[in-house]
Amino acid sequence: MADATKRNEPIVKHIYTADPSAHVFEGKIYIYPSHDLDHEQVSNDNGDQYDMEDYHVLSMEDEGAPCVDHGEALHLRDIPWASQQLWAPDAAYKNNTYYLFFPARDKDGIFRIGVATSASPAGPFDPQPDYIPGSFSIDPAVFVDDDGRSYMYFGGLWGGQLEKWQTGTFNPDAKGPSGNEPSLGPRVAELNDDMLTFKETPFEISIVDGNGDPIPAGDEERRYFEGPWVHKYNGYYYLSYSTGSTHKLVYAISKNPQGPYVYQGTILTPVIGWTTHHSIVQFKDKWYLFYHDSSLSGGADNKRSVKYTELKYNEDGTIQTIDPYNN
Ligand code: FUB
Repeated sequence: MADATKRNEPIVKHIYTADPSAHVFEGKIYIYPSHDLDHEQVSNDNGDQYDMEDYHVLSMEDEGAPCVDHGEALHLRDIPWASQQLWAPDAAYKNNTYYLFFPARDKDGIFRIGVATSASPAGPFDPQPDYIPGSFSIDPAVFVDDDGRSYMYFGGLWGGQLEKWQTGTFNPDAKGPSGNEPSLGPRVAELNDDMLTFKETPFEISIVDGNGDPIPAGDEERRYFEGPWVHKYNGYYYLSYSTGSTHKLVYAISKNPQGPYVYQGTILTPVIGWTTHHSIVQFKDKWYLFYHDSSLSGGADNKRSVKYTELKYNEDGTIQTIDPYNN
């Protein structure tokens, strides 16, 4: 029997896990993380050290309940179009089917986003033969709205290659904006009802400050880096993301799922380890932040562990900032 889970502790310790996307399916909390491997890799800004090969699905009956590892749900060898690096996934439910969305490099080394399906939230998942047409970059997050419409948010800088898609086609030499130029936003596209294809060409989401001005690329405390997540609270859409080089989780809000989003503040201050990546989910009467850090591995950036804690709102709808080591 697995141990009970505790807030701010790794939810499993027998494997390294990261990038948790948490959802409530069939009355339980299901977590779709990356599966970090316990191997040594060259560490660089291209993210070569994040060389993952499969996904495991985790679940918890309730807060504090033991976390169940449902085993290998999808492996790189079974994805016809992918060559390496299974990075941060997400999952959604529609059409009596569970969909696992995941980024990986294609045979040309370009990050694309694929889909795999299952009758069970725990998998195993059966991958589509090719990636989603028109998809690129990393970190898909799929939000299913109350009206049944589904949107995929995605994109990441540096190793995530978002800079290389500014013209709509892949340019391996393209550099991102800098200084006072507007930063790059995540991309969004509504999904077709089949959940396997985009209904529209993905476009950039604008994240602005309180004056309506774009967050500049040089503002690394606030600009978008990777790991988007969208949830809805009191009629507002909350877009949260990692600031990458400043290691924070921050958020912006909008009345429209496709933006523009207005920057609000910090959700989580830096964790141990370079990356920070999260999801936000309501379970029963509480909201939870699922996140990761590298404390279990003694600080190895590519050996991370998923944790959770409670997320609280102020009366005005703003989110209370969380210190991962003192909350
Ligand atoms: O886990 C690999 C990459 O690291 C993810 O895709 C990013 O969000 C960062 O957490």
